[in-house]
Amino acid sequence: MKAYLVSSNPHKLDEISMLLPEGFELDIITSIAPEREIVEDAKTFYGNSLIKIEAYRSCGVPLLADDSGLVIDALDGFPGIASARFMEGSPYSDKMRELLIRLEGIRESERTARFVCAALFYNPCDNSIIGVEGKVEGTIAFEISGKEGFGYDPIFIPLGYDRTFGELGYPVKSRLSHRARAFTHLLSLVSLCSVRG
Ligand code: ITT
Repeated sequence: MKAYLVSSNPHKLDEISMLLPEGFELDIITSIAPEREIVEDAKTFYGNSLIKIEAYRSCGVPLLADDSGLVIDALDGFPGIASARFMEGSPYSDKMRELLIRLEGIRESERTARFVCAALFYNPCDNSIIGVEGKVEGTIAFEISGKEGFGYDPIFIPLGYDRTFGELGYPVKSRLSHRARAFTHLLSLVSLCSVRG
């Protein structure tokens, strides 16, 4: 099966491509369709992921999409679904610095956070959509560390580790990230559907 990822983020394509079961191919949707405007104005990760799928549903091909973000408890869930739009246009180094400033004075035990990913698959054969959510719990570091990954990886320390995703890199992220968990689950459901015809 060949599916198309609705995303403008090349890191997502790389991360999801590493998880594909045998016989499953993935390409970016703009390889077969012109870019369409997507306004992510839903109130949930799932809602925004659905907006991405709906934008290209008329292409009639299998689609994958994810909406994801960093939820920081001490900031009442911020940046959450606004993770991409927070300080839009600024480099991630500035966005992370700003989050660390907002967390000044908050001790380690209260810096709990999680990455969340709502992953969806659209099946054009029966016009159905299936979705799952993946999460990884952790804490926000006191400083920016590491150059691996993307986005907020250099300030997120997954539970059970003492280094950030930015330092741990793909070997760890591919096993326990929100995206890895969501897409491993979602792709197993897709394979199950195709086995059952
Ligand atoms: P598309 O919408 O085009 O897929 P995007 O990067 O804008 O690309 P989202 O709307 O899902 O993706 O926004 C997610 C933001 O949350 C992303 O830009 C990062 O800032 C952050 N984020 C999500 N997953 C992440 C990860 O694995 N590591 C670090 N930051 C992540």
